[in-house]
Amino acid sequence: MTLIMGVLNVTPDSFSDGGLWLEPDAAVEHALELVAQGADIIDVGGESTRPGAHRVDPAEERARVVPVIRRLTEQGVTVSVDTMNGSTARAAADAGAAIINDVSGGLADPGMPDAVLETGLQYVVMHWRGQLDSADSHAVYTDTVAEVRSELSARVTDLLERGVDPAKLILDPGLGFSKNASHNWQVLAGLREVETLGFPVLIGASRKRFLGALLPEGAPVADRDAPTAVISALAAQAGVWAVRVHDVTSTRLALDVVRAWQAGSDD
Ligand code: PMM
Repeated sequence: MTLIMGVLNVTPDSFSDGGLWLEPDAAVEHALELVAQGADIIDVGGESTRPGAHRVDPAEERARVVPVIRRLTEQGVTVSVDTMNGSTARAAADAGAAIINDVSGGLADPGMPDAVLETGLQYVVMHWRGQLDSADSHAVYTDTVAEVRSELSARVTDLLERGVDPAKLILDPGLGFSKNASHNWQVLAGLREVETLGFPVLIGASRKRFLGALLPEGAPVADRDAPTAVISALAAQAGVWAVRVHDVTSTRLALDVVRAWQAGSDD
């Protein structure tokens, strides 16, 4: 069954929850709440990836995430670390993290593949075409699904050549990263093409701008949780490994519906 990865941004500037969980006690408390609501994994990030966000010094990023990761893993929570830095990935591994979630797929930091290799953690390789800027200059495709698929495949080849165990890899088409709303919908429509690469797939649609476009203008960001939950259900139906979401309760319910539908029973 599809897993739920709950988002914990320990940042001052993430687009939907920046500044809310910067204080470690509040961050841990929120993460435990997400687990109680049904999250299987908590994705702890210390650097915002939103367009125009400033890069964070890796030492500052580590100071934000490591104490939170340690406290969560001590309580038995499965943690992924959302980072593009190999040094942060290593520190997170020491603090008990199980998964490295790298939105750059190993392209931002040449030290990341070695960190993956040496820590032996699972590794989420997201489709990435460079740092986001407001102009979104990389959001140009002739065949979106084919290009995302082949660029992910090239990342996999590179990682395998460096000795990374294929059993550790998880792929993510990177909704909203160098992709406009049409590109995102094309990727979702072609999700099974991405799955033919033969790796588990993670989808991160939660609260993204292309979902806001379905709502009345000026609707609050939390209103995007309903369309996010629908995407969680459809992604589960398409066989994805996990969905990365801010609101766990609505996605838990959506996935329970899928399970009952598939089983023809709710027990
Ligand atoms: N999106 C964001 C951050 N990290 N990681 C993966 N694997 N996939 C995503 O789609 C993804 C991610 C941006 O969302 P946030 O600012 O709400 O965390």
